[in-house]
Parts: sequence; structure tokens; C-alpha cells
Amino acid sequence: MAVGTSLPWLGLLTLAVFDSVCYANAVLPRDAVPDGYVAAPYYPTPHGGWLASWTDSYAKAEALVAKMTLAEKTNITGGVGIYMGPCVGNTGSALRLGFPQMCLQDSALGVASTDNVTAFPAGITTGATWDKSLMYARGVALGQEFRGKGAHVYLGPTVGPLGRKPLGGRNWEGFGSDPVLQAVAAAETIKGVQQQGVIATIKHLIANEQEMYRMYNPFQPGYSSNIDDRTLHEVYLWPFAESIRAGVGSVMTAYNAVNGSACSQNSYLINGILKDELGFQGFVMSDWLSHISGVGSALAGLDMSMPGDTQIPLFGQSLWKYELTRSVLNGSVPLDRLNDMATRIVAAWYQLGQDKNYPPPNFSSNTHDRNGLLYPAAVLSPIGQVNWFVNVQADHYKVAREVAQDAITLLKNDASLLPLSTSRSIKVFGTDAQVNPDGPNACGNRACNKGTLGMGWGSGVADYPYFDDPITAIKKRAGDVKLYATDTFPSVPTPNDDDVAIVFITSDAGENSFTVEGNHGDRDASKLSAWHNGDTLVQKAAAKYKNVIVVVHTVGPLILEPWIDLPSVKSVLFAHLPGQEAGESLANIIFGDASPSGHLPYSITKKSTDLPDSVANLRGFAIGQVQDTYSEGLYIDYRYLNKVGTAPRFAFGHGLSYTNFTYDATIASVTKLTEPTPTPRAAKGPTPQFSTAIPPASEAYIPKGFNVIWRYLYSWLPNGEADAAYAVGVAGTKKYDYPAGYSTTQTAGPAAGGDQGGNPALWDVAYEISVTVKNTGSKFPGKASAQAYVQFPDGIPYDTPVVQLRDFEKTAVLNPGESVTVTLKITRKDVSVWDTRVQNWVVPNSDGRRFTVWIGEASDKLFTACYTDSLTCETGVKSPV
Ligand SMILES: *[C@@H]1O[C@H](CO)[C@@H](O)[C@H](O)[C@H]1NC(C)=O
Ligand SMILES: *[C@@H]1O[C@H](CO)[C@@H](O)[C@H](O)[C@H]1NC(C)=O
Ligand SMILES: *[C@@H]1O[C@H](CO)[C@@H](O)[C@H](O)[C@H]1NC(C)=O
Ligand SMILES: *[C@@H]1O[C@H](CO)[C@@H](O)[C@H](O)[C@H]1NC(C)=O
Ligand SMILES: *[C@@H]1O[C@H](CO)[C@@H](O)[C@H](O)[C@H]1NC(C)=O
Ligand SMILES: CC(=O)N[C@H]1CO[C@H](CO)[C@@H](O)[C@@H]1O
Repeated sequence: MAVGTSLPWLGLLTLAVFDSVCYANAVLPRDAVPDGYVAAPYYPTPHGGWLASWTDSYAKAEALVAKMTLAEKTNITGGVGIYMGPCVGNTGSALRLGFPQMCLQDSALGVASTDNVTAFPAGITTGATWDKSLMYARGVALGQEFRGKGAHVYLGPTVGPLGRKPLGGRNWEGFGSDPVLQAVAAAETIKGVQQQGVIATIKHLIANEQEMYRMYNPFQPGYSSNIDDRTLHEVYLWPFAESIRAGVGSVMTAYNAVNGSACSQNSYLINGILKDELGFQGFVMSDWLSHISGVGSALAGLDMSMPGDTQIPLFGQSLWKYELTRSVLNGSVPLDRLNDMATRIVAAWYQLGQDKNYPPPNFSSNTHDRNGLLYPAAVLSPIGQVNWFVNVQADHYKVAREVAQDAITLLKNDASLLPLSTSRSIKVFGTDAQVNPDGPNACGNRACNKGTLGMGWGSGVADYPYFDDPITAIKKRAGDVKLYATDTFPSVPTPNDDDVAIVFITSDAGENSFTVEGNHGDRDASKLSAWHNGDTLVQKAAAKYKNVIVVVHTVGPLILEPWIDLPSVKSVLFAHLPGQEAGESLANIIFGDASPSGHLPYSITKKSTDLPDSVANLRGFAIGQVQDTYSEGLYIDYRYLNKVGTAPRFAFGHGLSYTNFTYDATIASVTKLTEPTPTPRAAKGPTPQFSTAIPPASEAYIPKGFNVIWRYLYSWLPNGEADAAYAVGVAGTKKYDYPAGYSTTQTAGPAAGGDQGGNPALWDVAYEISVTVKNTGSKFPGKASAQAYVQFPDGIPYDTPVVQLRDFEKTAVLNPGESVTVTLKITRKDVSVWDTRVQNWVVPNSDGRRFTVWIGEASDKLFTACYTDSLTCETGVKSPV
């Protein structure tokens, strides 16, 4: 979402004069996109309800929606306006029938803009654990907190951006620059959250890979991500597919366009890919203030307008609500489409059990005070109690700390400098070592980089209930610690050879709604260098001390070349974005209470130009629509580096421990893949049936004597306007100018579909690899990460990346000499490519040529090869990386 909670009305008000110019057309004219990219029409929206796993919820939803009036249906499909309720998004209700206003709340790492919550580690940190059970446990805790505050919808997790561009501003909200890592982490999060009865939202569909120029405004369309079909399926869509397979209840569209068509009204994306191919049964909402057409977006498959306003909010104007009512009465939006929108929303509500004892919101994201304006945007609003200060933290600091700790990634540890004995003399450098002296929440939306960096900035943040900072935790353990809370190297007494310097550096990023130290969300100013001259601070410390440990709090990769090879820089820890539990988690690693077990969720290159221009650089300003063409195709991050044979400084998946592990594997065939394509899908099941006749205009009349709130978004029309629209609709003479390819006939759906996420046969387990992981060290217990990468056969008619991550498992703590066996699974989809001609997933070895499944602990540490033809594994063979 774009707008913070600092009520930036004044800025918005100045834009008001342009309000009239931007809605002239139902679907805005598109700028030309590069040759070969098309946004094809896909109509109509597939009805929801055809899957057995949602049948009961749809039956209940059908019964409820059948009783709704037109104005009730259009009420629940749109927000009541920004700052018109306690949450960042508040839908209209159908209270007559017991359907409440739904509370939609940021963020992906904690309940935003309120107190007594946990500020969890960010997505990127969670990804760096490579631990499915921790991903799930964090999701459970998040779900409990959202429920405890009465939020119906958790606006997370984030998997778009996927992390294509290292400079991208919001990558840290997601889990890392790999589709499988993102997919697994998102699915585990969704399961954890939704088991608490909270609807999760997978976002942002799709390709919101940079912040700058993302939004449509009256002068310029948002940028267009131009992606070919295969790349979309094999990279960017993969985590969405797994999220839908996990049963996610809602999807948020992205601000930008794909192939020239805005995501909030892109029929090919929403109707075609999301609702037909991926079988999505829940509802689709717009990102905040990205709703730019009324009839067009409804036909394209959008189900909910958030927060309900037009692009320029606060004027009581909407493209839906009363306008959607009008569009149905005048016959432009078929009632059939509105019924489906409403049914999808109500079905998701039933699916998550929210009809039973779900608490109403008991917090306000508009104020921290007990009492406040009930409808702040109405200016003259009644005042009442808005905060009940419900403490939802329980013991969630434990899982927060565990995630923060297990994410810490040891990149380098020369001469086993780490772990430190608590008797060492320690000098600590850098303002990042201690909490922001103004308080951890001093900057709204965390839009500053001051003190320990626990999260990026923007809407994807939460308020810290407290902040456990590194210096406090280090001082608790060690007796001889001195902090130099400066980013300019101070004058220090001549050190002993044994003295240790710990240098803290950062790199921050966030949402484009805020600019921090010249960075417009993306890291356009700082690039991949440490902030506040951090590289110089490390160099100067390294010139003085013989034992330097660098701790990095960062949103993503940095170029470490200015100091990584200096002999005194012996150890480097990436602590990512730890959230509130930054201190103990780090001290546990530094002093050896736990071995580091995090692994990089992205590659760290030696130079930014080691990646292709389309990925390494942000797209700059252009007249008209900025074009961001995915010319690198499948080849981002390690997929690109491996293709061109460029060694990174630290590869995707890299992470050292205080101990060493061996990985012995065996492979078994589970389901034989006899055909190149999955078994044909089942036909769609039945969907709810409603009358499709235009309802009487009286269903849109505002009740006599209803006391309206100024600028609140209602779904009623003045009686005369309702009558006039109805007259147009029933006469049927004035036709809406439907887009090319428009149709109202439901279709059977594509071959690649069939269940949530796609054809269920795609998840047939083809091979199972049992990996026995042994701690071969003699001193330290530790957890290992077993990673499986697939190498496609030679000589197939598809270009494929050298290796691709397909599964991973983290072990429990293994004592020296101890071993455990974990199972990694390779599914049909894992050994398929998306064939654009066949429009299906195809296993490209019909002649039985072998795939190799590489087992290792990083994308460049692949120790064991398992072969799918001989079903044997061997260790000691040279890997292709
Ligand atoms: C974008 O254009 C490419 C090339 O024509 C096409 O293969 C792909 O399906 C399009 N994607 C979307 C989402 O429209
Ligand atoms: C729409 O929702 C608002 C907010 O709950 C409510 O005041 C209004 O009565 C609802 N309208 C209808 C038609 O139910
Ligand atoms: C019906 O109303 C909608 C919303 O105001 C408008 O966009 C559309 O053009 C209207 N259709 C007709 C046929 O007048
Ligand atoms: C948290 O809740 C308590 C009551 O449980 C309240 O006194 C306090 O003000 C709330 N807010 C914060 C920031 O602790
Ligand atoms: C792990 O193994 C490597 C090489 O096999 C060796 O250099 C290193 O010292 C070992 N580390 C530990 C902690 O045993
Ligand atoms: C408005 C509202 O429903 N507030 C509730 C929030 O949660 C607390 C504790 O569960 C209730 O006591 C309040 O009534």
C-alpha cells in the first residue's frame, strides 16, 4: 500500500484539481510496449466455487449473497474510503445479513501502526533461515496477532517483488531472489496465518520489481514490466502458484503494468492466469489507490477496490461503490460478475471461519490515543474509543528471536575468529550498534536509517514494542566492551593484537512513498554501498585492529569488495533485518551459544555490472510509460551468474557454520513420469447460480433519513440516478464499448489448470532424496541446510539454467558426530519447463535422459549428484557450478 499513516492529506489535497482529468476513459489507453509483448484479452472472469475444497464455503456464500440487495453487494466489494475506519482498508458491510465491515491491515511483518504487537523479522530475514518450520511458526504468531487485534485480512506475505533487481526497494519484504525459496516461505506463512482464521493476501501480482515510476498518476502511467510467458511461469508466478495451492484467501494486484496493461485491470493476468490457470477461489483486491477504471477492472476480474477511493483520495469519489451500482443498473457490468465478486469475498470469509466469533477491530491505525476520530477523513467526525490496547504479543518474541538468530549468515570466518570468548577486549563501531537514540519508532513508517536497522521503510513495517539492540546484548555477555557510536572512525588508543573490533554497517530501502537520504524507495542513490560511509569505517577499523568482525544489517546484497579481502577483516555476519530481537539473537551467534545457520537468500556479486543491465539498473524517467523489459528472461541472480560463468563473491545459499557437515544421499523414484505432460485435469465443478436480471432500481435507493458521513463511500445512488441507470440497462439500447475479445461465456479452463495452483498432477512427487547430514566437527553443535538443485538433461530443446533450487530442509541442532536424515522432494513441476506452444508444463526427457539433482549447502557447494535414470548418487564429482 502506498499511503502511510501520517495522514498526508495536505499533499493529496493539492492534487485535487487534476481529479477530473484522469477518469475520462473506462480503460486508459495504453502506451506502446516493445515489439512482441501483448496484453491479450481474457474474458469472462471464471466463476469461483468450482473446487471441492471450497464447496461448503461457496454454498454458504451463495445462500448469503442471494439475499443481498444490489447496494449490499456493491458495498462489500469496495472500501469505505481511506482513513474512514480503524484499519488501512475497511470494506462496506451488509449488516442486515450479519456480514461485517472487513478490516484489512498491513504489514507482512506485524500488525502495523499500533502498539502491543511484535515487530517480527522481515521477510528477507525469514528467507535467510532456510527453515520451513520457522517460516510456519512465524506465520502462526503473525496470525494470532492479527486476529487478536480484530483484523480480518493480513496484507502479506510479499513475493512480488521477487528480488530481480538488487537495487529494488521492497525486496526485503519478500524472502529472497529465487522462486522456490519465495514459494516455500510464502506457503508456510500462509498456512500459519490462515490456521488462525485470518485471511492472508499474496501480493503484489505481479512484477513490481522496482519502486520508482510504479504508480499511475494523471500525468504518467505506471511502468510496464514486459515479461515473456515462460519467464512469467518459471520465475515470477511460481510463488503465487504455491501460495494459491496453500489456499490463500486473497490476492493483491501490483501498481505497475504488465505488457502495457495495468495489473489492476489486466484481464489476461487476473481472469486468465490467476483465476483460470491457477484456480484461485478467493478475491482479488487492488493495491491502495491503484484502481483506475470502473467497468474495465470489474470485467478484468478485480473483486475489491482498496481503499475504495479513486487515485486521488479523500473526496468521496470512487470508481466502484455507487458507480458499480450504476454500472450494473445500466447493464454495463453484468450482474453475474458482481455476484461472483461478492460471492468470492463472502466465501473467503466463510472458508476461514470468520462467521464464528471473529473479534471486531479493537485498534486504530490512525492514532495511538484511546479516543479518536471514528472517520478521520470526514474531518467533522464523531469521536469515540478507538484503541483498546489489546496486548497480542504473548511469547512471540521467542519465535521472532529464533528467526532473527537462525537467519544470521556467516560469510567469512578466517582463523575461526568467531565465536568470541566473553573475556576478549571488544571495541564496537557504528551507529547501527545501538537503538535510534530518538526511540525505535521515532521515524514514521521507519523512513529514516538511524540506529540499528531492524526493518526497511514504507507500509511494510510495524511499530516496535521495544528494541533489543546489539550493544546492550553484547555488553550483557562481555565485560570489556566499548562502544564508539559513530560512523566516522574515531581516534582510539593503540590496540593490542588481541583486541577485537566489531563494525556495524547498514543498507536501507523501502517504499517509493518516502525518500530517505536520497533513495526513492529503491537504492537509487546509495546503490550497493554501505550507508553512512560504512565501507570507510570498516577499512579504517581494519587498518587499526588485527581482528575485525563486520556485522551488516541490510535489505539486500552489498558490494563488499572495498574491504572483504583485507587480512584483518576476518569475520562477516549478515544479520539482515532482525526486527525487535536484534540483540540477543546476534550475541548468541557472536559468543557461540549457537552456530550460525543462515544462508544467503541472494547472491553477492563482486561488481554490480556482473549482472546484466536489465537487472542491475533501475529504469529511469521516460516520457509516457517507463518500459522495463525482462530481456534477461529466466536468468536473474545465480541463474545468470552460472550461465555466463561469473563467480560471485558469495553465492546464493552460501552460509558458514562453526562446525562442518557432510551430506550423503540416496534417491528413489516415487511416481513414474511416463508422459511429458501431467494427466489431464478434471472438469470444473458446479458454481453458484443466481438470477442475472438487472435488479430493480429501488435496491440502490438510499434509505430515507440515513445520516451520511461526509465523503464516506456508500454504494447507494440518488433515486433519480438509479432510475435513469436502470432505464438505460433495461432498454439495452445504449451499449458499453466492451474491449476486444470480450465474452460472457464461461469456459472449461486451460489444460495447465485443475486445482488451486494448477493441475494437481504437477505436484506428484517424482523423486525423493534422503540426505543423511552429519556434523563432522568436534567442538560445536549446529544446524545444517540441505539444498537440492535440479540440473536439466543436455540436448533438450529448451535452454535451462545450469542449476535451479527445488527443495531444502534445515536440520535440528546436531551435536558433533551426530547425524540425521532429511527428505527432499522433486515434483513433476520441478522437472518441467513451461512450454509456450503447448501452454503446459512439459518434462523434457521423454527419451529417458537423466536429470541430475545436486545436493549441497549452497548453490556453489554441490557435493553429491543424484541421477534420475540410474537412481544412484555419487559424491566427489565435479559440479557444473
Ligand atoms: C506478455 O507478452 C508475451 C509476449 O507476447 C506473452 O508471451 C505473455 O503471455 C504476455 N503476458 C501477459 C501477462 O500478458
Ligand atoms: C455499507 O457499509 C456501511 C459501513 O458499514 C454501512 O454504513 C452501510 O449501511 C452499508 N450499506 C448497505 C447498503 O448495507
Ligand atoms: C454505466 O455506468 C458506468 C459507471 O458510471 C459508466 O462507466 C458506463 O459508461 C455506463 N454505461 C452506459 C451504457 O451508460
Ligand atoms: C499496551 O497495553 C497496555 C495495557 O495492556 C497499555 O497500558 C499500554 O499503553 C499499551 N501500549 C504500549 C505502547 O505499551
Ligand atoms: C571445515 O572443513 C574445512 C575444509 O574441509 C576446514 O578448512 C575447516 O577448518 C573446517 N571447519 C571446522 C569448523 O571444522
Ligand atoms: C471494539 C472492540 O470490540 N474491542 C474489543 C477488543 O478486544 C478486547 C479484548 O479482547 C475487548 O475487550 C474489546 O471489547
